[in-house]
Amino acid sequence: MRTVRIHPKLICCFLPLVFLCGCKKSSSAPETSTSKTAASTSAAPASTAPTASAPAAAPADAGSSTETTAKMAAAEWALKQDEIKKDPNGQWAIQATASSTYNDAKGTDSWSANQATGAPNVDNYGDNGAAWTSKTQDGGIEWLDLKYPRPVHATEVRVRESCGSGAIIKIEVYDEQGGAHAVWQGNDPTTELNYLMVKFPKTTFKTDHVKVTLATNVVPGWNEIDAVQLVGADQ
Ligand SMILES: [Ca+2]
Repeated sequence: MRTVRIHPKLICCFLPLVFLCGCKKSSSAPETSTSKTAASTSAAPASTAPTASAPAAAPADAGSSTETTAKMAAAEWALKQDEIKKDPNGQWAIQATASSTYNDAKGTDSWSANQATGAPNVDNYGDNGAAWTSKTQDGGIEWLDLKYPRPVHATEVRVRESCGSGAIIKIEVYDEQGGAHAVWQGNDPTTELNYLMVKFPKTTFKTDHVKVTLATNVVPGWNEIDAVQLVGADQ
């Protein structure tokens, strides 16, 4: 069964260098997002705020300068990933279910919903069993439902996309009575291995439950989610 899986996924993730598949391998530094349709949405590191001063000894030729820029962008990306991973107000999911899973993966199988729990563990953009993905590549509406250890007044949700990024259309959080509240809806600007970061006014209720909805047909190929962080405070 697994062999059946390999081919379509490889086709998806490697051939698409030619085609428009969303899950292509890339050797370039993480891109900054090009457009944001919702003011509250960003894909880290969307805003490039150079902190380190430009290397004084940078060679003058254009090739090296490009390389330096790429390295600085890569370093900035790594710092942002680290900062998010260690955010004291951030929680990683401890339980997850989904509308479907590749090959009907259950438990802790590769691509199961549980692969979206815990801290990020996918290091490269592309197909990876350490992320959740749906049963079909471009079937349309799919969702991932996540539970967290501690109910908080939420202020942000960060979805780490690791393949076919950009297909999320809605994020909801649930109150104590189980009522769903959409905190974001729109066009996901995420590209490559990155977070869709959705900020919103602090919820009046406490939540430990997040639902992420995708339209998998929006970005051709497998759309995979590595991890989802809920950010919030006790008060
Ligand atoms: Ca994962």
